[in-house]
Amino acid sequence: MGKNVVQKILDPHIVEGKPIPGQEVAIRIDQTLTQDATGTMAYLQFEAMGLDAVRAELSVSYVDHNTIQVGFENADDHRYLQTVAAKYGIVYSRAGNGICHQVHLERFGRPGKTLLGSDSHTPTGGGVGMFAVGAGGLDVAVAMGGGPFYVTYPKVCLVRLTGQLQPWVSAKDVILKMLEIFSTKGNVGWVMEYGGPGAATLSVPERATITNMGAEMGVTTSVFPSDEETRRFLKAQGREDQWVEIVPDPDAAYDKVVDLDLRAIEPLAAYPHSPGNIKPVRELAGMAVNQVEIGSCTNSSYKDMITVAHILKGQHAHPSVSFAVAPGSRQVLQMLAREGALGDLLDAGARIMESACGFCIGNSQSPQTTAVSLRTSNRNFEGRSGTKDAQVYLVSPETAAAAVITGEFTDPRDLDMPYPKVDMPEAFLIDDSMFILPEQADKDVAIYRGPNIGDPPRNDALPADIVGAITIKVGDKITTDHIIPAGARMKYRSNVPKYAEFVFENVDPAFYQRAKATRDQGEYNLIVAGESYGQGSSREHAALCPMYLGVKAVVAKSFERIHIANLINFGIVPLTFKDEADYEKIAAGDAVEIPDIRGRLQRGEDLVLADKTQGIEIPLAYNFSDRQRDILLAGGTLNYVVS
Ligand code: MIC
Ligand code: SF4
Repeated sequence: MGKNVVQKILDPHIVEGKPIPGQEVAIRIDQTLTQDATGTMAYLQFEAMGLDAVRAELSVSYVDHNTIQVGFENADDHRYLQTVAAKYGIVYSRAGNGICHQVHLERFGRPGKTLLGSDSHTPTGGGVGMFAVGAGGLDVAVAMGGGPFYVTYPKVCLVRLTGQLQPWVSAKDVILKMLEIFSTKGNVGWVMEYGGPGAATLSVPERATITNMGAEMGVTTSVFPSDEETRRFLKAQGREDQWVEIVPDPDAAYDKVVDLDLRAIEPLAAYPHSPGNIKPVRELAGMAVNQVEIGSCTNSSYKDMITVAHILKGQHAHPSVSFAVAPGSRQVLQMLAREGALGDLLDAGARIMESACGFCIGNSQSPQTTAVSLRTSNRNFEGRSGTKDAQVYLVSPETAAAAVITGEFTDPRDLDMPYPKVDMPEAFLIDDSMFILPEQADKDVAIYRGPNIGDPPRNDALPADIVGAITIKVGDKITTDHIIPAGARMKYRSNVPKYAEFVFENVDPAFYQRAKATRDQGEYNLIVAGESYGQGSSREHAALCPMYLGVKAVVAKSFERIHIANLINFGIVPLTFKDEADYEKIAAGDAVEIPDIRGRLQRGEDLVLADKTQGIEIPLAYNFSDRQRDILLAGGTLNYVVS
């Protein structure tokens, strides 16, 4: 039987377990990446492991999230990251060099390699034929130390692309179409492999837009073949020697096949407050727009930016639209500057933002109250923009640019101009001077620790019984942005006791006080949730901060992949209902107990939640590998690997 692209990359990397969908395998990780907001904790954990140097082929530490330096915290964190990189042999990408995923694709992504990143959009690397996965910082720290990454061997869905995109329709519309088909839940354990004749018509940055936002479907990753188009991209990045062909065998098998005709896709938008709420742009036409933000790791490539600059050449931003552009990398920004496109954007009234995450994570450019904001980013969760009642729509750069001109939602096909078809450059501008490349680890480097940097907290071993209260009961599709907000709060990422004050801040502001009170009485907090708990970001703080507040178990209808791994890593037991209808029987505030949880997990026996307030027992389900069970018994991965 022939192999598909996923099997061709993944199978040679398996170091433990069998390539059987649904079973846990351990894979060797070739490359790692971190960004500053998750990186500080990842490196503190790496330090706790006591190694002399990183052992992955390549590890890169990017600074792109917390680049707004209000107060000392972020600048201190940058310095910490720079000194850690020098000490352990990690490439350091300085603030200003760009967004991790865009920069990694440009300068380091290599077909056939595995990449583990402490950011959920790491699958961007799938655009260049990598098996690129997002994970919590602790998993990345283990991989930096040469340890394997444990992942469920995926089921593979072939997305067979035919035809070619129509003018004014672009890669963002393709992935929004995929989200319309697959939604944001129910895809855990799958990988999307794109193929078919239509794949060849998409350039690498377009492919990367599609694999990037696969994260919103909750799949493990998404991947394109490595073909002539990939070779062209790598050649233009001065890296043709790193190209290898990876295409599926003619008789490759898949667990599912879906056909997608690129010709039939039209401009789409994700409407508030989920990337899975899809509507055609034409149905929204005429709605007044207050803000347009173009950038983020989804749509900030050279091609995206030049397309926008061409559309806006000779035009001006509508007076009612606040308009900003954040090119994804310094390479993109330098090329825009040299080619004059930056001037066109400025002429059109664009506010040019730093090459960083910026508006996407809500640490700048929060829109006005109740604003309609059009963004080319990947997440429109409620409040993520920094304005709780803003209405954020996710659109393509073409649709965003059309609204800049007209001041209202406009199907870009209705603009009275020819579509500016942009060809990929023969050669990108290569200037790696904002990387600090350590020749090798230098153990004598002194690590800088500002007052914002604390020790990573550890959990206690799993107790015999969990006795406590249901401190909060939440519904379906709770994202990690709900659990622990980013934006203005993100500067406390290295300071868990402080950051923990904001757990569930936007859902239930009294959670922190209640949780602390339960913890201080020597009891545990439990969370009850609906479907798809922990969607979105990879931030392990969504487990770490609740852990710090004494959360010991989450009982949900279902979990998302990265978050469930983070809960286990920090010794919080993720459990599901045997009968989902039992969700209704529990109330917030109930006094509960999971009796003999330690013994029963050790013996592989069934668990129950005894709800003492309601006087009922609720049967619980779990599905842990032996390794995961041992981690939970130890009270988390750090306790498990460093005893
Ligand atoms: C995001 O887009 O939500 C983030 C911020 O990039 C996160 C990482 C983080 O919370 O630091 C992600 O996607 O994993
Ligand atoms: Fe940065 Fe936004 Fe991409 Fe997250 S989704 S890495 S915040 S640009």
